[in-house]
Amino acid sequence: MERILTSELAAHVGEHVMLRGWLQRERRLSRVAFLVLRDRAGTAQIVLDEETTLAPESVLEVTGSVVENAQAPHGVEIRASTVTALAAPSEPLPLELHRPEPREALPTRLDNAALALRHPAVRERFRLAARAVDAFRSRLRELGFTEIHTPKIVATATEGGANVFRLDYFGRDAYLAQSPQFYKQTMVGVFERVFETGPVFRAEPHDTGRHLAEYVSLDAELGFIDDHRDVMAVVETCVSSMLAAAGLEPPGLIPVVRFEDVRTGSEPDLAPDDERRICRQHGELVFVEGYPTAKRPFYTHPDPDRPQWSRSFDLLYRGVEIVTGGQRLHRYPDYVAELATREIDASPFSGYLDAFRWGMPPHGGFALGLERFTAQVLGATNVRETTLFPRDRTRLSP
Ligand code: AMO
Repeated sequence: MERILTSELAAHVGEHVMLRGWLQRERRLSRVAFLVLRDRAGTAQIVLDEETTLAPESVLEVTGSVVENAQAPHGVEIRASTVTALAAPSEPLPLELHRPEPREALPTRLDNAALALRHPAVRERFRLAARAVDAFRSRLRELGFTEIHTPKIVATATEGGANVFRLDYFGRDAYLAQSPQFYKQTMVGVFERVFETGPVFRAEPHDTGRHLAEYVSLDAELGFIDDHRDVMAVVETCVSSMLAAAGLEPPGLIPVVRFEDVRTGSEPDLAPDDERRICRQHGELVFVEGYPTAKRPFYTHPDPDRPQWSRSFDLLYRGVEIVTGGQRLHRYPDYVAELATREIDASPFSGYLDAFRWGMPPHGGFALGLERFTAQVLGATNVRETTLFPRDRTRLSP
């Protein structure tokens, strides 16, 4: 007999079928037992004439006939004829998986991730993330972007040296990539339009609900732009597609405010409180443009008319920054001058600067943090809720 999935049961009423999955729960009522079996597609109710001695999370193969029952999930259940255990847990479970939402505290769930992630509501968060990444990719492909994969072991910091992980590379210093920034810009010289989805690494000293030491960065970069507004248009269409994939209404036109107009006093950056306030005042999704040039990395393009302000932007979503982007410098002498002004030694960057030495068009791009995006979609207050196996100051395993 061929295995079918719990989601396919309704099409098999009256037939004898086989299911395989995990025992999520057993309830006993006088002489009947109700099992909830979970497979990759969902759950099904199995009715048995006898009690079992099966432990939750036992892996089962069940055969039986499919009958209609308005009270059962999806209106069908299985009257079991055989229940075979393919595997059984070797110790009692540290968590419960049968409640609509997990009840255990986050640290307990993270410590027991191999089990906690099986919770149906929890695993759906990661399905949502997978759909969002698919949407990001397909939208960009439609727009003529080529997918690339760039090194994660790199010779220099890309976003400033403060939060870079150093490692021993055959006796030399190397770093874990904080972003694919230099390589995605370089690849504009090859493909004009590129994107990458992959892990990036930040030795974040802060223990907050929005910072991870490793996260998934969705990056794009495109050439032949007029200014950062062309990049924002790409962000807008990507985020719309990602929200649609998450089952949310596309936002329409995203409002744009200027950093100068929304900051608190003369602060050079926005604090988390500012980001929440700006979203309260201007909408769920808001672009903030024109951050101070000095506060952005050296590759940032200044506003030619007012160079202290940059052609950069962030996208805030429900009070949290989820995207950073902007126009980049593209002329070699501008890089040399900017690095000198910032008193940064140019020699470690020579491989990157080659791209500009050999001619690069005006270009720009952006990066979106996947875990933050998913957390904001779901209203999770901690980004660890939407990270499979979070890495932070204290957590290196599981
Ligand atoms: P930035 O450093 O602002 O920009 O990062 C871009 C986006 O990545 C997410 N993010 C994080 N998510 C989880 N944990 C962290 N520690 C963390 N740090 C950042 C956020 C943020 O908006 N190279 C530029 C992008 C560009 O200009 O193309 C960059 O990396 O969602």
